[in-house]
Amino acid sequence: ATIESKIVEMTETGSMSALEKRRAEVPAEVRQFLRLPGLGPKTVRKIWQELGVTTLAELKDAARSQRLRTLPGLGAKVEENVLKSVGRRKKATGPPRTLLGRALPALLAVVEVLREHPAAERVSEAGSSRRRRETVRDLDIIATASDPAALTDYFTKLAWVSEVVAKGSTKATVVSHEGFRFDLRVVPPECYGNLLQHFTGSKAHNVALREDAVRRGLSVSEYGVTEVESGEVFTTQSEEELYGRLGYQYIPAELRENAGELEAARKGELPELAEPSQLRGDLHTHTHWSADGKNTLTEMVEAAKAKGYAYYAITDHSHYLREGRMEQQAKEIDKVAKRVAPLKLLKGVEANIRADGTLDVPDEVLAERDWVVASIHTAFDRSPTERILATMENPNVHVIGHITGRKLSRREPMDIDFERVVEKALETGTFLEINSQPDRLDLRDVQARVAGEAGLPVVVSSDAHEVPALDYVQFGVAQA
Ligand code: DGT
Ligand code: CA
Ligand code: CA
Ligand code: ZN
Repeated sequence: ATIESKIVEMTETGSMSALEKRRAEVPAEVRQFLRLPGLGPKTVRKIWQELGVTTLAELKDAARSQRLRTLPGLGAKVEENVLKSVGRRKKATGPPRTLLGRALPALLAVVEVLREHPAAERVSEAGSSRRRRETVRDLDIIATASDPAALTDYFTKLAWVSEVVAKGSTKATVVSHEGFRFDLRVVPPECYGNLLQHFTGSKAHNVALREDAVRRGLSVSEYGVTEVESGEVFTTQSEEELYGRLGYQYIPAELRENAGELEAARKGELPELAEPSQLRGDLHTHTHWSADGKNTLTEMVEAAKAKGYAYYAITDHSHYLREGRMEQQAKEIDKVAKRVAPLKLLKGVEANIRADGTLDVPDEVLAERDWVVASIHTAFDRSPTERILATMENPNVHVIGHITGRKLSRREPMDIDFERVVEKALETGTFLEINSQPDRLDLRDVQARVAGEAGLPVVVSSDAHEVPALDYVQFGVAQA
């Protein structure tokens, strides 16, 4: 009965008085102790109640004066951890960001489902996902509908919704079973273009756009563009018309980051964006021959053929191709190549750049391969720039893979002198890669731009270890 009444209270009011009462008993900062490595609830409680420590400053003090070890089960190690991690700047991060590669398929599926609803008219993704940012906080959807309340209601009742955070007649926020947060707004059709533009952002783009408009006697809001002098309001269903009214070329969502796009669009000098359909091949892929590959060579190549590629490089990890396996694989590639012509198969390899800047495959072996990707997989702290520059001097190397080694939200990028790398790449004719793995996207956007502006060709590759991952190139192209 107690649990039952608590559940009812929780669902009806969104909180639980018993829990709130307990929470109020715990000093606010004590709860933050839990975020420190190695401190669980029982330990935290002992530190608080037995040592009387109630703030992070006091906790640090207790560690420094070796008082934590007076508690049973706590030792020097915990004190060390506390000293190391308290005060390490961990700004209020808000809800964690999700990889675009995980969130976008879910978002696009929801957009599709909403479009099919009879009340729906126009439905579009918006926000950071529409801009194809590498990570996103929440997923935004903008729609128009003949019956906004019906569409909103339908949205909150979809099977994948685990929690409805907020619901009104024209907007709702829900959380999916996967933990993604979705925001739907149903807007008046006559200013759909204004609103879609507003909610696509970025905030920095919108702020700059509005400031620019003010200088031209226009006031821009999500509901329209007002000519200050005449008071005339311009609303539109189309973003193209909106940018046009403000004197810009249409700016694709991927470019709306206030990184020079407004100036370029004013002059009609925006670059043409790459599209996934323009990709002609994939130059960094794996198969069963790598222990971490999940599909056979044949399966991978058949999938590449189905995508209509003109060329495809098989670049398994060098350390799985020792002791004659490289030659065996070459024979298998030749056999498969006959079947899939005119798709051109390249016998590639992904060589490892060692800590001393040499490759783990002898030059004469590399020279026999059609396509050589060289990447750093270890010793990230050992002069990465010098190792990469040395690798580019090797005439057998065609491209450097995932150059910074970053793993989004797990591993920081290596500290690389990118300008020098680009210079050397141009000098030696080495390409750089945009690795399309959702947690890599490496080169990152600003680096790809530096490379592109220097005239260096950039390769967009999937680094797929299984068939479905071949589609990751869409994220690499978005990055490009
Ligand atoms: P996120 O969710 O952190 O990955 O990034 P966004 O860009 O999706 O941000 P979100 O969901 O908070 O807001 C969606 C868009 O709404 C944002 O890109 C631009 C617009 N917006 C939000 N807040 C403001 C604001 O204070 N001023 C202006 N001008 N636009 C805003
Ligand atoms: Ca968002
Ligand atoms: Ca949002
Ligand atoms: Zn790889």
